[in-house]
Amino acid sequence: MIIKKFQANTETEAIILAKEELGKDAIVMNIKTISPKGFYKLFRKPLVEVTAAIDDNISYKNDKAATPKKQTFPDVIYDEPASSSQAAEPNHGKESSAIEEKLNNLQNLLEKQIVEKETIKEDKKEKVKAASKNLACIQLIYNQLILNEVDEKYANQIISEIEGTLKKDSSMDNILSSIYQKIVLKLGQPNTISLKGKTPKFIFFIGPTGVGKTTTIAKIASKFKVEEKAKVAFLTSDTYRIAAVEQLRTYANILGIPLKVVYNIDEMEQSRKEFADFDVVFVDTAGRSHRNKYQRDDIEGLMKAIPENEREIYLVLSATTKYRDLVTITEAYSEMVGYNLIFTKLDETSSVGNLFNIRMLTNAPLSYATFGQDVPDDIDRIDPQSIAKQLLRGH
Ligand SMILES: Nc1nc2c(ncn2[C@@H]2O[C@H](COP(=O)(O)OP(=O)(O)OP(=O)(O)O)[C@@H](O)[C@H]2O)c(=O)[nH]1
Ligand SMILES: [Mg+2]
Repeated sequence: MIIKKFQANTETEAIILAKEELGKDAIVMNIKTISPKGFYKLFRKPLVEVTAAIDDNISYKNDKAATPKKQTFPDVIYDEPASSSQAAEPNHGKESSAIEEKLNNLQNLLEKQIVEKETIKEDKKEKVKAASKNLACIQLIYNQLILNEVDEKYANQIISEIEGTLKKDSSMDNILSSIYQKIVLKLGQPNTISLKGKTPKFIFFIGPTGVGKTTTIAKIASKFKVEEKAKVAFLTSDTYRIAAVEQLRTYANILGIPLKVVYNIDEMEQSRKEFADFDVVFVDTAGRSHRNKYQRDDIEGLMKAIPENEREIYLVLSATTKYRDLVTITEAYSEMVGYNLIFTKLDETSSVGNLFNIRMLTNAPLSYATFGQDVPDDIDRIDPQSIAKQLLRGH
């Protein structure tokens, strides 16, 4: 703040002087009349002294301000500090309050901007906090999926699909239920044998050696025979091992089900006629190395003897097989279209990740799961909800 005094014959002249020097924004702080003292009293009229001030932050409008104009009066005192306690005249007070108002407005504006900035910052912070909380929950669930042997590729796929649908500050429960629902959807509706429509249905069981094809046939056949009172027959093309035929014959005898051994396509066509008035015919096949294409072709040839709309194919896989091997197995069967997936030996593994992975890889519908050697009890239709819960559950 620069404060200066200006003397002139009249108040107006003094103010003009002040404004000339300090600029039009100069504020008049005080006005007083100065009577000449002593000898001068006789010759001079009283003077008017105006004390004016300017905020030094406001640049001088008038160039003259830099070099103060010399007053014509010898007794003018420059740069004398004025007393701020002296009251300003009402007229000039108006100017000062206008500036004050401007300053207040500016201050309000700044404060508002600061508050807005802070709010944005807080908002951002909250969002980041919420997002990182979401991320922590997602990370936990992701780890759980990996522990349950879900392939990283599919775990990432699930996470990226639900991430976009989450609210910024979802609860752990919300995230968990989104992932759960996503898994259930991906597992899809299981496809199981139904006797609706055209009968008989020829149900082929194919798959690697020792996974439980014959045992699974016995379990399913028993349910149809006992619970649905269906007319059931057995066919086996597993002519490589006497023990294999005998194994199925034992079940056939217990359940009172006819059994026929088929060696070639002709015999297969023959059997189709023979069992024409049956509801369902289960066809057991020899466990074949998925590496042997000729063995697979044999089975495919037999299957083709039955029209597509009369047959169903079930690829039997053991849940205990390493994922990498399951991938090779399913690749080997990829030419065989329209198969369903059965998973056996779920009692021998604590994780159902493979079941999910293979479903994702092949896009083939899931059907049955077996969980023990007991015929007929240890089998059930795959329940996607139960699998999803197992995939998300810790051990
Ligand atoms: N723990 C357990 N064992 C099972 C299950 N299903 C079948 N098994 C056993 O697995 C072994 C092989 O079963 P099979 O039914 O002969 O298997 P397969 O696929 O017909 O075998 P091949 O005809 O030789 O290819 C038997 O000891 C069965 O009792 C299951 O769900 N859990
Ligand atoms: Mg068998």
